[in-house]
Amino acid sequence: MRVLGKQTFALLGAIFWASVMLACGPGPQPGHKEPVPIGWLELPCQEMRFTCLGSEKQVCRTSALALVPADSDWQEVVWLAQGEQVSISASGTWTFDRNMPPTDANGYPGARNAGATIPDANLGSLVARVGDGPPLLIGLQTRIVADREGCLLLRINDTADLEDNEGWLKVEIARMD
Ligand SMILES: [Ca+2]
Repeated sequence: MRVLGKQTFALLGAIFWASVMLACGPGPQPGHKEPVPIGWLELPCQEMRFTCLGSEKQVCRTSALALVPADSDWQEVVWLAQGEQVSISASGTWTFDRNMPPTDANGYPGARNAGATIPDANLGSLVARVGDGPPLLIGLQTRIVADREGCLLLRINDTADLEDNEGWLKVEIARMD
């Protein structure tokens, strides 16, 4: 039985984002450089960039947060410039088959499917792609360099059969300066 729908994911993301905003307290003082995480918002990917919001305040976005459901296809997270280096780290559990016990972002060791997003990577692992680029294995934590400009996309390593998937991961993407 499916417990959480996509609307619930969006709500959880909004709550998380709101808590981050509250935790930040008063706005930054001029001259201070403060990180501003990009929350799980209903924004076009092009608008979710690692950018500084103004030279005077120097408020910079240095990380993005996303809840990635197991039962969704490629999910847009943040826009990357070509050559931009980011660290991607994931927590939580999910599964590509609800009859299996949940697993983390490393997936099920040795489990393969020729029809998976990355056939020679563990089923249930976290995978990424920049724009229309090739899929990359992420797992629990890794760094990637964007080989092109485009939206960073995340999903579970699975076949096109996403209906029997459950759970989600919380994923943080941090810009590496
Ligand atoms: Ca599946």
